[in-house]
Amino acid sequence: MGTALVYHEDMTAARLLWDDPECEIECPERLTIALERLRQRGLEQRCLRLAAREASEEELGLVHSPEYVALLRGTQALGTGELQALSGQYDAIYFHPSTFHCARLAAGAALQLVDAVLTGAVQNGLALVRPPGHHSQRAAANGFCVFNNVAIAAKHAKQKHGLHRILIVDWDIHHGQGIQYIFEDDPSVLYFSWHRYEHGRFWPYLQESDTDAVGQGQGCGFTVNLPWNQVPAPHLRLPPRAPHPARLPCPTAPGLLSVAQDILPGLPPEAKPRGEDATAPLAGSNTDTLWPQVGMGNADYVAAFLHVLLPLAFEFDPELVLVAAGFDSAVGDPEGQMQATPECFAHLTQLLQVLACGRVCAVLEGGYHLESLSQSVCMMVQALLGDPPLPLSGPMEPHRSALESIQSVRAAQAPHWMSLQQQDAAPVLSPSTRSPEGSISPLLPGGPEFKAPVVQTEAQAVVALSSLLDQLRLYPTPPLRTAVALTELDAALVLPPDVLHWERSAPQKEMQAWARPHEALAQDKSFNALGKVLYLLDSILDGQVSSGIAATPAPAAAATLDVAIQRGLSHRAQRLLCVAVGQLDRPLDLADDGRTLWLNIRGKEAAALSMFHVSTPLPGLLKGCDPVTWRRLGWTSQNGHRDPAPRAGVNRPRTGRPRQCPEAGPASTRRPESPLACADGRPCSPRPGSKQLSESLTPPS
Ligand code: Q9C
Ligand code: ZN
Repeated sequence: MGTALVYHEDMTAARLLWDDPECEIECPERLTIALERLRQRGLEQRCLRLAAREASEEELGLVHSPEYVALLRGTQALGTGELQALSGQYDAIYFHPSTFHCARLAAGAALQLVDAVLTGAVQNGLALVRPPGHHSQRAAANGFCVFNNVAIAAKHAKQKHGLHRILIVDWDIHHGQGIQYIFEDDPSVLYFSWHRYEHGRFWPYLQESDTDAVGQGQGCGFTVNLPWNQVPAPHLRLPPRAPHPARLPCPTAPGLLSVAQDILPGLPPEAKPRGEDATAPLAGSNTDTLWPQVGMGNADYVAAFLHVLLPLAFEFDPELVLVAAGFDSAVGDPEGQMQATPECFAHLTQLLQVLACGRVCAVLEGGYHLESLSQSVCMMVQALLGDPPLPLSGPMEPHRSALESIQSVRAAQAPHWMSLQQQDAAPVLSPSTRSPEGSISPLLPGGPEFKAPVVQTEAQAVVALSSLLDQLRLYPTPPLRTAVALTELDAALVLPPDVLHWERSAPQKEMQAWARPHEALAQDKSFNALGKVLYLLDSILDGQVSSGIAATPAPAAAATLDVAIQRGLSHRAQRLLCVAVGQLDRPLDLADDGRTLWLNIRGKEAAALSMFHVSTPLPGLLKGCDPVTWRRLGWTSQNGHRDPAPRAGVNRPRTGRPRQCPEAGPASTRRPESPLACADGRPCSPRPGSKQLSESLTPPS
């Protein structure tokens, strides 16, 4: 069982006939260069070549209105002026006399591919098409897209092949809103899209591209949007660069990625590796310092698959996977401005092959950097053919902003998916997370299961997944948002149901070492409270808990705080902000080394004992303060507004080696802080029932 490659030369006929900087990137060379690279690498020859056919008008009607199809049919006879005028009625669209023919071939290619896979002629395949499809809607062209190739293929798979569950993975860097609209109330099609979003400031500027668009009615939970929100700093924004075939390097070496020098846009020539060096680095390796990592990269994409797409996909258990395969999400693309390297698409493809018995049909969408596009297409075809992917290069730590997006979509989808409701589970995925027979969510439409040999064995899939997990620095979401450590007297307090009483104590010996210098901690009650405080602190530093509240007897407060600060600094915290509200004295031996910022809010007087030890009055008591102290605190005495912030770095101390507590284990044996724990106070993840929580989390005694 092989891999199909569906193509037709006629699809290079449509091209822009007038000046339009937005549309000129969607050019015929996208197809010719990609195909040329596939030939050069001997990949085309390994595929079953299928000549694309035109989709019939009936097939187009699976998605589009008869009026819209008729309108498109009419464009064949229009002159350039009329074509331009009609194009202007749509967003980011150009028509050409051959557009109708090309667009019917593009949709037909997707249909042929689905037929080839579902009849068992091939295992999987790629349709190299243009115009692309995923922005196109029932009665509207949009974003270079005329007919919605992937949506038509999905409808066809349902109608002609009787499929009940189809997964569409849209890794193009733009939101395929067309696909979303077509299937938003359809639970038989699970649509996943990631897209550059920038909080709604990136094309197509739609609210419904955000994580809270989850589908409607029966289709609730079957639309999954993962927006990328990190915004490039203005001075780092790249001017779109028109691709030009004449400027492309011609890699002679069979090895990968001599493209890096040309894929990385905007670098000064001397910064780009030049010449015949076939091992030239990619973005994310030694170019980091020259080109900051602003766009999403390999780690973000893999994290999105492992933490969002795959859990849902295993639970959905599709019979067919359609990929809206846009490669404007790859490094070098002028639209996406992302960092993911071409081999990442081999890994993503391989991950998808564990689904639907390996039935993966990919249909080209965007991708406007000719060389990056071609390399990525080659990587995907190699993975479809079963070749092992090249290792991923570059940093494997996801961007913070990516983790926030992942958390957000997981929270939005959690009500609809069992696999997102297991709070205590580490984010480890394996095929065993597939819903056992009979326990499939009632939301899922049933249907005949395909029983065919799996391309990848489960063992291979587990190896592929765990090697990726090893590379990713990902840790479980804190299963517990807030824990409370109370002394006995406070136990009558009524707490919200999802706050857990944290009863355990730090090890006795360790506590004695910490408490020894403090008379106030000699008392049993204070000593016991300290134990709970320290255990809670460790739980937070370990990433088990996001935040906590502890009670301690008043006379021991300063000493307890002092120990907590020292312990925090000796473990993992590089810098610590301590906000003390009320008449609390500064711990006596609080170091002034810049690692702790002590801010005491109390009384009437502002005082800055040092840059890092500051006392400020409550806002209601502002009057009558010494203006010199005010200035030192960064306040203006007249209006209470803050002075301009000090220049970045001014208050950032050099960080010394953390002080080590004699009893504490070596730092290396402790878990690093969880990047999935958010520090901004928003819920990290949805909450399960508190019963389940306390059962799974009550520490062993
Ligand atoms: N710089 C596809 O990739 N222009 N369509 C956006 C923002 C329209 C993209 C301008 C981009 C359409 C299939
Ligand atoms: Zn795109």
